[in-house]
This record gives sequence, structure tokens and C-alpha cells, in this order.
Amino acid sequence: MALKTMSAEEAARLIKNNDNVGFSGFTAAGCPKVVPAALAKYAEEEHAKGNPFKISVFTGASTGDYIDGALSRAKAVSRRTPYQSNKDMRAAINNEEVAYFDMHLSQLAQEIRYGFFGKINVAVIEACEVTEAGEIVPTCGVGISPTACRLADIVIVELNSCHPKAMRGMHDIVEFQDPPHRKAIEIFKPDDRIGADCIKVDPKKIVVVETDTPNDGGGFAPVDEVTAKIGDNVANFFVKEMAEGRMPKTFLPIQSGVGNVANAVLAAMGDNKDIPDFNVYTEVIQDAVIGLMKTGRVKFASGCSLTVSNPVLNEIYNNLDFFKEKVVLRPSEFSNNPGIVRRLGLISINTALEADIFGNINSTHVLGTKMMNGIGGSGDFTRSAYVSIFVTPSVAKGGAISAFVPFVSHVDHSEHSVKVIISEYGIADLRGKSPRQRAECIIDNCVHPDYRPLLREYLASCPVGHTPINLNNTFAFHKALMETGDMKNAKIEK
Ligand code: 0RQ
Repeated sequence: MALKTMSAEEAARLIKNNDNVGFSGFTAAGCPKVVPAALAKYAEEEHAKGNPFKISVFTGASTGDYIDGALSRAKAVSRRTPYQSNKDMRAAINNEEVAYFDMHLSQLAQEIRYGFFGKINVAVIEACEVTEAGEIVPTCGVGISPTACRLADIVIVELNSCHPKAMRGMHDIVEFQDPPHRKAIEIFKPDDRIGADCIKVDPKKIVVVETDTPNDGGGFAPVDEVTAKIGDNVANFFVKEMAEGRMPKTFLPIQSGVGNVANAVLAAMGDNKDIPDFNVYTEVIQDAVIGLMKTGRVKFASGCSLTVSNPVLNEIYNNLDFFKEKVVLRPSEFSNNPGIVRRLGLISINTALEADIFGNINSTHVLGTKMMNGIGGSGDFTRSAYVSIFVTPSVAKGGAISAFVPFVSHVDHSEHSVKVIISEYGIADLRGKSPRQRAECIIDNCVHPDYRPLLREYLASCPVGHTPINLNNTFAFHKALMETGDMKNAKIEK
């Protein structure tokens, strides 16, 4: 049976007002492009006619401009989950135009199956191959695609010729059975495979849209002095841990967050000759991992997406025999599975927006109110890691904001889950320390020198108690930022 093919515009019209739509991909990698663009246009046409048109958008993680940008500008989104990092979507969320449900990425596929969000009506999936038997081979991001495809009534496949069919074999496609029937996950090493090389659905559900639109794969900012210093501090922490016997000399698999700091940390680890060649078990495989793979420093990488710049993606596609042996892409409920994280003894490294002096981490909110991106996979890894590390530059916005405050304005990762914090100034090892000891350790090792006296003054103002908190001054830094534009103007009341 030949598969149905149609234009992006025709396919977009299969999506109805109020539908729940599951999109492929994880970050901008692996996301469909022309169907969401056509959908945004269709929504605008409907709005112009006075008709309502909004959908709920479900994805693996963030998406880039093709989905979050285009659909939010078209005011076509009523609900968004689990993560985003697009400026227009961010604005729509913070204007309360879009209801955003910020959640741990590993949990989305199962919660869709549990029925927590209603039925998935349509899946829109980017693929490098689709067969008449209903086999869909994803491209560089998997996310929630297996679940979205199985549950949707209609599966729109964007067959993208920028991604070679020879990618087949890079994915490990599997879905959990739900409780009470769930079985053990037989992943004992980062390179273990337990699934198929494609998603299989009833071909009658499939419509195909052909395209050759490339990824919007931006590059990374060059490593600067601050990010390089953070990277060195992380690498030196690992060397000490191995020397003192707290970490196996063979090392443990690494998870590292997304962005410039994470890229710099991996580069520093690669450069440090006292760190052995290592494996990566993460969600987002970035440029630095591929660079280290070529030099042999990274032996294998398991992830959910290849979130790499376009030149690096082309290099991978031109050397697929080499990279298919060293990379596996899994659905997010496996790449980010907390059970696997604890079993493998992962070292997690994620970036904080702000931290407090007790080790609570805010990854998401500016001044407690405005959503930046979302918790993403950081909680999936942090809570279960062998050693959970948060990295952050000590200050933001030219020094007007201290990344370290008396108390975070929003809690994503609690002091009970966070073991180590690292800034460009040094390492705060929080393991086994009381709240007051943690506060002293963070102030002495991580805080920018401009803010150390203020935080010491704050600590001295706190009444005696297990956790030194002075409720009059808890948000003194945030208040000073709102009122004067600079946290250095914080007034500590006795
Ligand atoms: O803004 O560029 O306008 O100056 O926040 O900060 O230092 O460039 O760091 O790009 O790594 O982002 C936590 C947001 C950090 C990200 C966060 C401003 C700062 C700058 C970005 P400008 P940096 P990054 C993997 C795991 C949560 C999800 C996660 C994130 C901008 O890492 O979303 O970890 N993490 N997922 O100036 C106000 C502060 C600030 C501040 C920094 N305290 N207040 N603004 N900024 N600190 C990903 C996935 O799960 C897919």
C-alpha cells in the first residue's frame, strides 16, 4: 500500500482547534519544520475569519523557532509542555497567553500514556525514512515520538532529505509498559541497546510531507575566561575525587546540561590528562562531545538528541560508519530515566540561574516570577546522580546580579539533591555539611568577592537555629535588584 503524500498546507489542515499535538524532536534537533510553519499560517487565517484556533503543544524538550516561535507568534498555542527556550514563547508564557506546564522531561511520555493531559490527536514527526510497512526512522532527536506516534490518530511524517536514510541504526526505540506491568530496563552500560531502529505504526495513520529544510542549528559562543575557569574547576574536582578514592579511577558516565557553560566544561574535561577517556549518558549531545569523540576522549555517547551546529552535523553524516558505533539516540523516558541514572552512577552537571547559600537551586525563574526556559532534564539527573553538580558564573548582568543569594526566589532542586556547586571562583563541596556549614562553604568558595561581605552580614543577622534564615532579609538581594537595578545595594536589617 502506497503511503499518502500531501503538501505541508494540506497536512496542517488535518489539525483541528483544541487538538493535542505531539511533535518529534528534542531541542531544535529532530523537530518538524514545514508543517508547524504551515500550521501557524493556517491559525492566522482562521483568526482573521474570527474562528478560534489554538492547540496544545507536546514535545520532547525545547524546539527552536519552527515550532515554539512560529506558533506562539501566531497565537496558536493554548497549552505548552514540558520545556521551551524560545524568546517569543517565553514572552507568551510570561504574558499568561500560554498555559505552561514545566515538567521533568523523563515523565512526559508516561504521563501522556496515563491520560493526565487528554488524548494525543495528531503527531508530527521528522524522519529520514518512512516505509510502506509503517516504519518511521527519526532524525537527530527522539523525545516523545514513539508514544506520540502510537497514540495519535494521524501521524504526519515530515520526510526531510537533509538527513540521510543511513542514519537508521543510530536510534534505540522503545516504550515502557505502564504500571503494574513495567519491567526492568536492561541498560547496564551507556552503549546497551534494548529497542528497535525505528518507530512502527499502522501505515494507514501516516501521511507524508516531503521537505529539504535544514536544521536551525546555531553554534556555541567561544569559551571565555569565566566559562573556561568553571570548566577547569570541574575537571580539577574530578581529579581530586579520583585521587582520594571517592570516584572509581575508571571514571563514571557524564551527563551535562545544554549551553555554553556545559560545552566549556566538557572541553576542559577533554583537555585534562588526569581524567581518563569517558562515556556520556545524557539528554543533549553537543558539539564538544563530538569533538572529544574524534580524539578518542569520549568513548561512547547515549543521548536523546544530536544538538550540534550544522557543520558538525554534516561531519557526522559524512562519517556515519564511525559515529553510528559511538552514538545512540533514545526516547527521553530512557535517556533521562532516574533509575538508569542511579544504576550507572552518573555524574550530573547542570547550570543554575541562581543558588542560595544552602544549596537550593533555581534553574527556571527570574525574580521568582518570569519563566526563563524550564526545569528540562536537570531534575531527572540531579536527584539520582552519583554526584550532582551545579555550575554557574558568580554574577550576571555585569555584576548587578549575584548568582548566590540568601534564599532562591524559586526552588527547582532542593538542598537535599545538590551535592556540589562550582563557579569560576571555586568549588563548594556540600556533602555531609549542615546548613550553616554549607552557607560558609559557598560564600568562601563560590561567591563573587563583591558579594561576600553582604552575604556574611546576612548570615550574621540570622537567629540561632538549624537553618540560619532571617525572614526580614530573605529576599533583600532581589528587592534591591527590583528597586535599584543592583543587588549590591541590598540592605540587611538586624
Ligand atoms: O541572559 O544572555 O540576556 O545576558 O540568563 O545565562 O549564563 O548564558 O547560561 O545559557 O547556560 O542558561 C539556567 C537558563 C542558564 C539554562 C539556564 C541570565 C544571563 C543570560 C542565560 P543574557 P547564561 P545558560 C539540559 C538540562 C534549566 C534546564 C536544564 C537552563 C541568561 O541552563 O535553562 O538545566 N537550565 N536542563 O545574563 C536573571 C539571574 C541570572 C540571569 C543568569 N540570576 N537572574 N538573569 N541570567 N543568571 C537542557 C534540557 O533539558 C533540554
